Amino acid sequence: MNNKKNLPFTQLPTYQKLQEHYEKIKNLHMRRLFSVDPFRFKKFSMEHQDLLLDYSKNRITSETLPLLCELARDANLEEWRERMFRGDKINNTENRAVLHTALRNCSDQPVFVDGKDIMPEIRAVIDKMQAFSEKVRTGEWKGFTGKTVTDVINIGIGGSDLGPKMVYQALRPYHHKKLRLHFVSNVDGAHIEEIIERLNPETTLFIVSSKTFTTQETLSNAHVARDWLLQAIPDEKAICKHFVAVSTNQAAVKAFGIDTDNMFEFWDWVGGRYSLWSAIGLSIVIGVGSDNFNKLLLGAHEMDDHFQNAPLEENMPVIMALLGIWYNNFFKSESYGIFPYDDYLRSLPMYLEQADMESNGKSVDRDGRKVDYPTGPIIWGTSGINGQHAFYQSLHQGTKMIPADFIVSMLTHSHYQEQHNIMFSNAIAQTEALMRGRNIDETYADILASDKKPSGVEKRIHHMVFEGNNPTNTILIKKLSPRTLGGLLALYEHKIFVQGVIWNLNSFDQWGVELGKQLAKQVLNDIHQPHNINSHDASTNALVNYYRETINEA
Ligand code: G6Q
Repeated sequence: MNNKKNLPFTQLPTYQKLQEHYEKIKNLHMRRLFSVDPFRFKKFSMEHQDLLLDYSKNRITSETLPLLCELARDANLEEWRERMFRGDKINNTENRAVLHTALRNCSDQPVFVDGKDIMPEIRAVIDKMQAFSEKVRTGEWKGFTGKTVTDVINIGIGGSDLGPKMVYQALRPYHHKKLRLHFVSNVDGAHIEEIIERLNPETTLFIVSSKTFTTQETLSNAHVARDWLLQAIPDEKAICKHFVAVSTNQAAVKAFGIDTDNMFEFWDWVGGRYSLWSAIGLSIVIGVGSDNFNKLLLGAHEMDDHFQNAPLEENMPVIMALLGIWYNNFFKSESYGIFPYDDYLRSLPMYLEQADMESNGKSVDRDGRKVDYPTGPIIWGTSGINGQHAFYQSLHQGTKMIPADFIVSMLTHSHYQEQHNIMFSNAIAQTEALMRGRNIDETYADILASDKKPSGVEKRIHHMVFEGNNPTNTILIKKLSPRTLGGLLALYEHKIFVQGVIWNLNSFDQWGVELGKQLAKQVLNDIHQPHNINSHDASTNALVNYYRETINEA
């Protein structure tokens, strides 16, 4: 299926109307929009479960969203949404269904892939994960020498690392009090070394998480871990007590020496970056327990339900997606900021970089045509409060418009309420400052208020003016919990999906990561040659040869 009449994004009927609307309102200042409409917050905000989205600080009028929704309908969004949920093979370049929503399907509805209800298999794997995790959590699972597990290391990369690591960090208040979880992804030996040098192999359990079980970085780290274990316990039988696997590749798991009874399965219809809800979440279950993992799934399911059933105009992921398109394709902003004001969410920007950019960072559409419009923006960010003392200067006074999401928790898990009040006030003040700015008269008045006879004011006043009109969304989370986190993550997943549909992309493949992997194999081979190499371009040859010489001389 394609969008109506198979038209590229820029030829969708409403695109032109939006272009005209943009020309009309592009210079309107949000300050003015707020001053003429006291109900702007009420009009442009919504709640779902414990999440409140305030999108009133955006450069939109009451005409903008209806037009954007029309654009979404031009692109057949509602039909695509249905197709995803019912298991059609919408990942067309890999001929796969896209069913991360089935992994958290808390209803009694079946979900079919190739005519088979996949829910019983999903539930069986969840049961197996939970039974195993409980054994580790209660100490019933022993290492080979009979000792209780104290440390669990997830070895994985990309989608097999970022999601579980971010969720585990976000749910710190729910952690098991004695078990420590660690995440190794980088093939730089320093990463695993730094972790295992502090640990006892007899009390360490490794989860090798790899959908394909062929990923160079993960397998290489898993072999280091295996050698480390066998050095301390020189008996191959120890492997089955200290290694479990999460994978779709049973043969490779067996070849590594892991007992396939200790393999947790998932399926090709789970994309790597959408896999934290699957067995890839085993480290999460071990870290926070089955009940909390179930609540995470429930929160995501509730958001799925909202996304699937709410009209586009009242649909949180749809609204966020459309606003993103408004800036990306009409204002031509190139990047998008994610600024969490909750320390436990500090890895969320990194997680969303992958989720969004690997999904929609594409330059051919789903039919293989080169696109003539911008697709996924550059996603970036960090903890908002730290960002204020680093790069916010550029948000306020730089030459680029950077729309952003401010994600703020209201109730804190910490004991330090006043600290939390300070953080909250900063988050909200930033969105106000970005929206309102400070014109030259206000700036002058502010200077006079602090210094009655300011000298040299003319010289600096222009440096102190803020134009404002920088758009932000604010997402208030009542309290960060497994359930609200599940909802928040599903919100972003669906936002990404909606944008992909409107840009006519396949958001579920990632061919762009392949070339580098292929060339790395060649370079590795070159490094091991007994002589200098000359088969690449001059730069690559020189760098490889310099490296060879350096390590050989060291
Ligand atoms: C995500 C990508 C990618 C993948 C990693 C790890 O959508 O596919 O990030 O998760 O490359 O792959 P394996 O799980 O197969 O090791």
